[in-house]
Parts: sequence; structure tokens; C-alpha cells
Amino acid sequence: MFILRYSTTSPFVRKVSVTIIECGLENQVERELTNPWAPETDLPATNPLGKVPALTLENEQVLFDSPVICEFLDSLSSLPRLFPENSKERWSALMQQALGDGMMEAAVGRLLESRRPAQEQSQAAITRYAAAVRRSLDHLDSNTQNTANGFNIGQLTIACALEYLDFRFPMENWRDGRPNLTKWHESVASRPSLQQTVPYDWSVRINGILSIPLVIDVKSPITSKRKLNLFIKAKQQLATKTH
Ligand SMILES: N[C@@H](CCC(=O)N[C@@H](CS)C(=O)NCC(=O)O)C(=O)O
Repeated sequence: MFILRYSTTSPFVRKVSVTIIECGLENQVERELTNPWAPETDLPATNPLGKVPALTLENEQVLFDSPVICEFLDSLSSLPRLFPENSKERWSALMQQALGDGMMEAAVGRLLESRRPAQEQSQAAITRYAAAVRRSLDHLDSNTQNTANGFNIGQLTIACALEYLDFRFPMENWRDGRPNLTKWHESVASRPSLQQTVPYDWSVRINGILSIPLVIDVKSPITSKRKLNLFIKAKQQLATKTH
């Protein structure tokens, strides 16, 4: 059994979750809910960068950074490969993955910047992040050959990036003025791997008080003891925001 440290909102974690489903590996991965922003988190003991996703293998080796984890998982699967072997297709898929990862980094960076106290926020940084995402969306809309066929790691990452924009910036509909990208997204959005991994905030406010749902993740194959431990751990982390 592998252990995936995850958050329910991270687009990088989502890439891994989609890969797990695409590769048919659901029963080989146990999931551990982790808030990387909690001051007391032990995540750095697993990933010195303090980031999710991080995957611990059976021999205790840890893999981190979503491209590494996804390629490892893909190498275990006998299903059609997400990382093409043929050189031309491979570089194209890896470039698309880099573009999608970059869009996620810019979108997450913008969100974090906008959550800083008003007097500490940099409008210049927010504008720069937003422009990077906008240019990438325009590039994808006018280069549809990059997204056209199949569902490799590049297309998987772009889909996660687009849906992260829907999740965090729904008021700025990326579809506006981008018919080609919209059509492409519609063609992949019904894949079960995407439908089953829609991001959600596990912290909710009830009467203004930060709380968490009792069922942490119904899709996780985790034991009730582990679930209880996660619940306690999560309760201890309530004061810290996730993204
Ligand atoms: N390049 C990494 C990015 C991972 C990442 O930025 N994860 C965020 C959550 S979306 C995180 O854990 N951030 C915590 C931090 O930066 O301290 C990947 O592809 O896995």
C-alpha cells in the first residue's frame, strides 16, 4: 500500500488523484488528509519542501512533485500510458503538463497573495499571476492541436488547471472568448476520473465558526481508526486556511 498525503483543494494533488483512477490503482493507495499550512504539521518529515502531494512507497521511499508521482504511478499500470513513450508525443505531453502546472502555480500564487492582510498584498504580483494564466488560456485556445486527441498527462494537467480556475475564480469565466478550449474541456469533463475528484473545501463555517464535515472523504479506502486520527488531527488544524 502507498500512502498519499493530500489536501482536498490542491490542483497538484488532483493530478495525482486523477492519475490513480486513470491507471486503475485506487486499491493500492491509502490517503492521509494533510493541511500543509498548519504550523504544527509533520509534513516536512515526509517532504522537506512541506508540500502536498507526497507519496510514500512500501519501502518507505518518498516521491514528491506531482510530475514525478504521476509518472511513477503510470509506470505501474498496464492500461494505456499517460506518459507516451514515443519521443515526439512524449515531449508534447510533458510541455502541456508544464503549461498546466505553471497555470496552477500562478493561480495558487494569486489566491495566496489575495489572502494576505490587505496592507501586505502586492497588486503587482496579483496582476502578474493573472496575466500568466490569461496568456496560457489564450495560447491553449489558439493551439488546439495540443489538446485535441486522447488523454495523456498533458491533457490531464490542463483539465485540472482549468477546473481549478472554476473552483477558485468562478466569477472570471475562462470560457469567455475561448470557444476552442471550451469545446475541448467539454469533451473530457465527463471522464469518471475528473468527475470523482472535484475539489472541495473540507473546512466549512457553521454560524461563523470554522468546522469540518464528519465524513472526511467517503472515497478514501481508510480504516475507521485512521479516519478518527485524521479527524482529531484535522480538528487541531482548524485555525489554518487551506487553498
Ligand atoms: N510542484 C509541486 C507543487 C505542489 C504545491 O505547491 N502544493 C501546495 C498545495 S497546492 C502546497 O502544499 N503548498 C504548501 C507550501 O507551499 O508551503 C507539485 O507539482 O506537486
